[in-house]
Amino acid sequence: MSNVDLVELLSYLLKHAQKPVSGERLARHFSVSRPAIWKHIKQLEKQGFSIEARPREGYRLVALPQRLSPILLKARLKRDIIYVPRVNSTNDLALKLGLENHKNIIVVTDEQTQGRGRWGRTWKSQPDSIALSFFIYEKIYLESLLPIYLAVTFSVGKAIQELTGYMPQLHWPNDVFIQGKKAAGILVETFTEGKFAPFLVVGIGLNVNSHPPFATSLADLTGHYFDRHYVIDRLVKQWENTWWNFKKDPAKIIHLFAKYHPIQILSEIELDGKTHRGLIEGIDNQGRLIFKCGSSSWHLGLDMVKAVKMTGKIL
Ligand code: BT5
Repeated sequence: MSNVDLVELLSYLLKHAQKPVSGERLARHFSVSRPAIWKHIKQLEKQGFSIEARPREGYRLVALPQRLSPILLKARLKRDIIYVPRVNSTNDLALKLGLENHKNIIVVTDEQTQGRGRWGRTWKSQPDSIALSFFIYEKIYLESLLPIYLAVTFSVGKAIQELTGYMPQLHWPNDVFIQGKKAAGILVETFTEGKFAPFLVVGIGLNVNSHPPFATSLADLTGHYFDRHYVIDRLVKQWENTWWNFKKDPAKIIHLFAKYHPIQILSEIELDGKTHRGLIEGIDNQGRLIFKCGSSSWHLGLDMVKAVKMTGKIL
């Protein structure tokens, strides 16, 4: 046999990146000849990996490609990935794939040209950042859509906290802010079949190594450059963990979301074509926004509120 799975070879080199690995050891591990190993190392180099080859010592992975690499993502995540260098919207592509029944897959791109937010708003995908979509491929009751939005937003906030050390502020239902600026947005979309959705597409936009003047990014917050493969790995793993917990106890995740949401904040909400001023009082146990307007408290769902603007100082 002279063929080596490039994902497997890359995983091996990643695991042994501290010291060179000899061609002989690699050949033995993959049950191929040393020239076959050399041929596959060249293929990895063609895909943008820098691999140092030292005589009598062996190969060592020294740098990763600047563009996203589907094989590196596969090696890290052990999931199926569809990588497109450029796309209008990863959610559009995922929705199309979902209808064709390819759902156990993560869609990623380096360049998203027509990213969408909620209610027809625009998501301006930043260079060297993340735009991805994945599926929740179970039949979902539409009334679970709001709690699921909160669960995804919570998981993205946790991933950002883990990566930067900063405490996120989650803004109902789909935004992650850090230090008063937006770092990430989530868009969950589907097709409906009566009261059900056959699957959900979850889109995440996260500013990573860019410096958007109107927002913040991981690099802005920390002053570091981030390997986006690693960031994607953390986003996906945090989501899988949150989803597992959500299925056991959705109320707990809603409660956790609420803990990261600013409250008692003067705000304006857009509802039924009108702007209302009031106070955000919190999130109820179904995930609805509790908004105090005059003497009444409204519990507002996903389809009611078009926009929430916090006008008071966020503590
Ligand atoms: C969102 O909507 O924030 C959801 C964004 C979801 C983007 C992902 S990327 C992968 C997938 N494919 C897509 O086409 N979409 C998803 P919303 O809460 O409606 O916020 C939109 C508002 O965020 C805009 O009106 C801007 O004010 C602001 N915004 C746009 N681009 C931004 C950015 N890069 N960083 C921070 N804020 C941004």
